[in-house]
Parts: sequence; structure tokens; C-alpha cells
Amino acid sequence: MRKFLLPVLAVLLLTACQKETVTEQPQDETGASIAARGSASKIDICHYDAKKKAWMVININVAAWADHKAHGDVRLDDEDGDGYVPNNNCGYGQMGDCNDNNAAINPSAREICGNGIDENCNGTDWEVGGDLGVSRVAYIFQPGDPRYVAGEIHGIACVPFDQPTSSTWGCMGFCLSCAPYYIPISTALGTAFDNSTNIQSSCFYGGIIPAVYLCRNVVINNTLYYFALPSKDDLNKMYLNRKAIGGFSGVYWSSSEVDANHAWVQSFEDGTQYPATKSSAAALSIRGIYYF
Ligand SMILES: [Ca+2]
Ligand SMILES: [Ca+2]
Ligand SMILES: [Ca+2]
Repeated sequence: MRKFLLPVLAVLLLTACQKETVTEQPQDETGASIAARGSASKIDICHYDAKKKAWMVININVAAWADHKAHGDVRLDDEDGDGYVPNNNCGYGQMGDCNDNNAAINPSAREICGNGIDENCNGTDWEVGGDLGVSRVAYIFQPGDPRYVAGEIHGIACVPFDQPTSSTWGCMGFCLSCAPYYIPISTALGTAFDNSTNIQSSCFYGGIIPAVYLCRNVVINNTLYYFALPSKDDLNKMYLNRKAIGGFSGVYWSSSEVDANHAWVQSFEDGTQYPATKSSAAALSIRGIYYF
């Protein structure tokens, strides 16, 4: 009986890992100290042992890797040295590396939207909080949104930081959107540039550079960029995505007017939107946006 079992076991082992199993070192099932004893020609892998029907960390000659890879084993030696290893059934290391041959791709990488590469390994190239040129994606338009286009990706991108100084809204005592002027100033999503243009062309500022102007002259990396003050609804989308976008604190101006003396602001602490006096400046933050 014993004579019969041994050949069967040998066949099972060969089926599981073919010839390279002979190159393996004794396995350390804790996986704790294997890397330490590995040499340049040895690597740790998460290996499926067909006999035990279990995944386990083993140390192999790197020359045997191709055969292991062919039946679904996972390298654990962090090939690109970025601190992450691919997902593996051994639960080994900092998992989540979706490209272990590129140190710029791992779960801690910043997403660069629109380049066709999923830098941070979450399954998508376009995401709120990702970089878009010098700005940051703040919201992606959804079906039903005014600027939504089926089959295309559009949204709001914002300056990655608040303007260094706060300011007034401008037009104190003057209602742009009221009779008899009826200048279009909207609260709706996607109206930041129309609002900003109308405020800029119609307000008398009295020597103070107001919020809308600060958004039109944003310096990023020593270059001047042209952004707009978000509308009330734009600002709320930013509030909802504030954690992914980052860097918000306090109360923010919108470009939406309430009446002669008030414009809409939103607290990024509790999300409330309320009218603030147009001439107030202290503690009011400003974050420019554009639509892509
Ligand atoms: Ca890696
Ligand atoms: Ca990308
Ligand atoms: Ca991503």
C-alpha cells in the first residue's frame, strides 16, 4: 500500500507546482521572518499548496517564479519597492499594489485623472480628489445635472487650496438680480462662470478686491490661472466631497446672491448654507473652480 501511495503523492506535487518545487526552501508558515533569510536569488511568494488545499508563504529561487506565476501564485517581495505588494490570499504585507513593476502605482499614489492609468489602484482613472492638471477633481457630473453629457466625463475641478486671503463679496447695498436690473445670478450647478462674469462687470467694489476677482487671479506654481467663484449648488457638491478633495476649513463664499446686502455662504464644518453680509470678509474662505 505504501509503495502505491508514494507515486500518487509525487504526481500530486508535480501537478501543483511542476518541477520547480524542488528548488523551494522549507516553508515558514508564519511568514514572519522569511524575507530576512532570503537572498537576492530568493523571493517570498504566496503559494497554493494543492495537497494541503491552502495558501502559504514560501521562499523560492527567483528562477522558479515563472512556473509559480503560471498557476496563480503571487510575488511578495515588492518588486518595485513602493512598500506595497499585490493582493494575496496569504494576507501578507501591505496589499493592494495593482502594478508591482511601477513604484508610481500603488494605493498611496495620487490619482492623475484622464491619463488612462489607475495610479492609486482603486479601479478608476477618474475620481473626486484626483489631480487634473494643477487643479483637483471636486465633482463629476451625474445624469440629470445641467452639464452632464452621456458617455463623457465632465465635472467641477477646484484649486487645491484656499486663496491665501479672504475678502468681501462686493456689491454691498446693490442687488444685481433684483428689479430693475435682473442681472442673471444663479444658485444652480454649473453657473459659476456666468455669475462671476456678471458680478465682475456690474459691481462697484470701492477699492476692495472681492472674492470673485481673487478666483480669477489664482497663482499656482508661479503661474496665473483663471478660476470662478462656485455657485451655491457647486459649493454644496464640494462640501459633500470635501474629504476626498481636501484642505477645506471654515465658511466659503459662493457666487450666488441673496439680496442687496447678502450672498450665499456655506459652512464646511456642518454643511449649512446661509446668507452672509456682502461686506463681511473676516473668516470667509474662497476656493476657485472651473468646469471640465
Ligand atoms: Ca510594490
Ligand atoms: Ca490616472
Ligand atoms: Ca484610481
